[in-house]
Amino acid sequence: PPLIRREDYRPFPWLVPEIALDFDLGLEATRVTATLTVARNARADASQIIRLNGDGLQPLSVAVDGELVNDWTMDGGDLMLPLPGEAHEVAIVTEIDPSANSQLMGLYASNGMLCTQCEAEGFRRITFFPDRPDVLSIYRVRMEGSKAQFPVLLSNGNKVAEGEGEGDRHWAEWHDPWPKPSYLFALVAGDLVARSDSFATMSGREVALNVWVRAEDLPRTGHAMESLKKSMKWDEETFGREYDLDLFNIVAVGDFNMGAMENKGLNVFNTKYVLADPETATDGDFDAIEGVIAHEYFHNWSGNRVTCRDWFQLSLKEGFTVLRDQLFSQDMQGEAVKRIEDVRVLRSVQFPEDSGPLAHPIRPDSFREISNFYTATIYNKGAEVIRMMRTMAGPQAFRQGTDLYFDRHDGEAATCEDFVKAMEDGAGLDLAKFRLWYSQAGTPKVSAVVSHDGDVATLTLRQQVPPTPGQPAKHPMPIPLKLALFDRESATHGGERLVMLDGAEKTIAFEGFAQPPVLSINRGFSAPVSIERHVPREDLVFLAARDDDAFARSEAMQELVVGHLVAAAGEGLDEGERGEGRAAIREALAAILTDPALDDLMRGELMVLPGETYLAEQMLVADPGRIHAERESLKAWLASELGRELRDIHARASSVPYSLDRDARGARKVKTLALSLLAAGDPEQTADLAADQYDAADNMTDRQGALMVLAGLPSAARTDRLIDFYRRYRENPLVIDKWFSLQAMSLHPDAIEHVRALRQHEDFTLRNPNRVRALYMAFAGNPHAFHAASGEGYRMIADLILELDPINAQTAARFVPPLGRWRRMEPGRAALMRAELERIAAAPQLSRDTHEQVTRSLG
Ligand code: DPP
Ligand code: ZN
Repeated sequence: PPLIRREDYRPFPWLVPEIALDFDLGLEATRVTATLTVARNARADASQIIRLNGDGLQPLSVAVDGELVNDWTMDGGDLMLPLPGEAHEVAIVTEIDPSANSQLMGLYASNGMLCTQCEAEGFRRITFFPDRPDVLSIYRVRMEGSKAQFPVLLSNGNKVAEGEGEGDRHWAEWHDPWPKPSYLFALVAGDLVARSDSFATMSGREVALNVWVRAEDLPRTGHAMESLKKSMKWDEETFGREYDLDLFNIVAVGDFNMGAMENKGLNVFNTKYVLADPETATDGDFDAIEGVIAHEYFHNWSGNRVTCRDWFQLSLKEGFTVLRDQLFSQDMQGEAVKRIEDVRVLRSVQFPEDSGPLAHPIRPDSFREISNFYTATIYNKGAEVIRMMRTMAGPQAFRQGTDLYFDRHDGEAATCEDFVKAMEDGAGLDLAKFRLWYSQAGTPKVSAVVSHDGDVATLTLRQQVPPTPGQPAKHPMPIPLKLALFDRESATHGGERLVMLDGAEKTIAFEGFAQPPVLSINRGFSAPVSIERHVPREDLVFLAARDDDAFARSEAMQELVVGHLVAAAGEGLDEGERGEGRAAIREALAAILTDPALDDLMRGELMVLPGETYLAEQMLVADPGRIHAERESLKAWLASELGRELRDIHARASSVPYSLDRDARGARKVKTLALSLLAAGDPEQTADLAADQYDAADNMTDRQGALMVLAGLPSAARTDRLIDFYRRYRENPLVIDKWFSLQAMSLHPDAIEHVRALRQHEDFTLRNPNRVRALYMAFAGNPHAFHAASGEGYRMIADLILELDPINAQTAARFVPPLGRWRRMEPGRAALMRAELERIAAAPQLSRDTHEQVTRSLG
């Protein structure tokens, strides 16, 4: 497969101002007639031939200006059509089989309904078209089909006509007045019902809102609808963005490769990010739904009204939209907790990407398969980069920058450079050097050293951006660091400062410190870097107990534990060192468990121990077995030391009745966290406590939390409750997904055996991405099982990739990165992981998706 380079971008020689699509719908055969108005693009090199992308299509007929022609040729899947004049009308007929489309790209059947997924390059599986985001067209869509089979017919924009056809057939015609690229096209036809509502925009327009689902799911759509209305209001207030159609439809689909898709006026969602009620969805599910609904809605401006010139600019819409949804969720759920959670995701998913074989800048320079670049780097690091601009400018100037960006580029296909320029002009920032964040991959390492002399404290900052594939040498980048220096006695500081580390090194002197101060750095995680500092343990205990920046406080706790566990799992600790490390962690955790000033949501964050992937990331060479053993043994020790406090928290939290308010949610969070710590110390007693929590649960958060703990404990209660859970929810695929995941993630010593058995379960299928991820992503994220020294875990994931690749390449390729971490593993495991990658690479007929990921991982 060819390498596609950013520098090779050329404008398309033709404009396609209008397209009319006519669908004759059928599950096994859908006939598509596409009529394109094309005209020469004066801003591009002239061409006598138009290349219309296709993937697996054969034209049944091609007509130019009303006359059938046959002078076209095929180049790979693309149709090459000679066009002699300045402007033409091109009409092409194709036929596709949606029921056979297991890739879930293009038009496919899910549960008897028809739906589409076109981003990034799915439209070319429906019809021949310049399937690239810089070709913007006005779409008119007519669809016709059986009324019994497809009572609801939806597409982008507004419904402009409908009527009855012959027999049981009916039709609808949709028109979208906003020019858009093909990746934003959508069509849905099926037996659906809607929860309907409306929203009055800031200029007083009434927008009709619908959330379309299967009839039995209607009772679980209330939260999605509320989230949508909140998002619409928030985007008006915070970014001045008003919705621009009279109708906004969301459809929930059970078979979906991604979370959701922002098609203009017709968002298509994975059911996982729509359906919720307290009985079947956890607090985490509720938050995720709110965040994804907001994300897709916000794309209407950051993505749709202003779209991307080419896929190298993906972070232009995704990084910015992730930042927008994060800021929204911070406003809805509380800033501190949301920030800590977002950073945890960044560190556990993006940092490993940035330090491994798949590292790429947020604006990549090349790719073979764009689906592989829907990554945590493009999305989450992309959001961090724009967040840094906001931190440097301040919220008001940042808003001026985004206003200018939307104004300047409305209706255009823009670049990351356009965004940066608008920020410079609108927010008044100089981003000349800051642009390096777009071109350099790798997580910068920043070392911070405080020295003290007389009454002056001197802070020395140094940065180093590590080499990444294709980028051996790096330039220093501008890094905005929020920091504060605490006086040890008064535990106060003289105010937070924003320091720009804009070269390789910077030294700053602070006067008025009779004693060495305690440094609080990268407050609020102001820059996506890893801070390396060697500070006395008591400084971390100090900050963990009283830093006024909630993020920095949680960070101190994390550093304390990370430092201890990395040393323990690395060079090893003698008894004295182990004792001292543990005592400091115990002291900090005791303060957290009992601090009356903390609310439970924050207490919960502070109780979460660093994950094993992140710990491995801190080590040059990681032994996952030792990391796991050390982390579990620390948990057991803490549970034995703080058992009374943990049981008190569990009892107190258990008496709080269910509601969705902050306190009740916080109570549920600390309840299960306490339980999982206690389980490490006293498995038997905790099994009883967990069984009680399970039996008493009147909501999914408590029930799932209890079952998660039980799933790791070899006990009779485990088996009973797993059977009970399955029986209760067997009709609900999203809850059965949880049932698969809980077992695949568990601490149970036989987790691998359990996954093997679940693979044979009658409810398992490789055709449904949610189910595949429920079992196997959960498993790949379960360190003790995935990294079993025998290599069985690696083999299972490789077997899955090989089996899934022909069915759903996009999903299969997502399982490659866990194996790609081999370089950072101890030699035994590294060899086993590599061997599995080589076995995959040797398979005949690998998809472009998997082939690219495997080749880069071996690279
Ligand atoms: N564009 C979608 C999203 O991130 C994913 N394909 O919203
Ligand atoms: Zn997005």
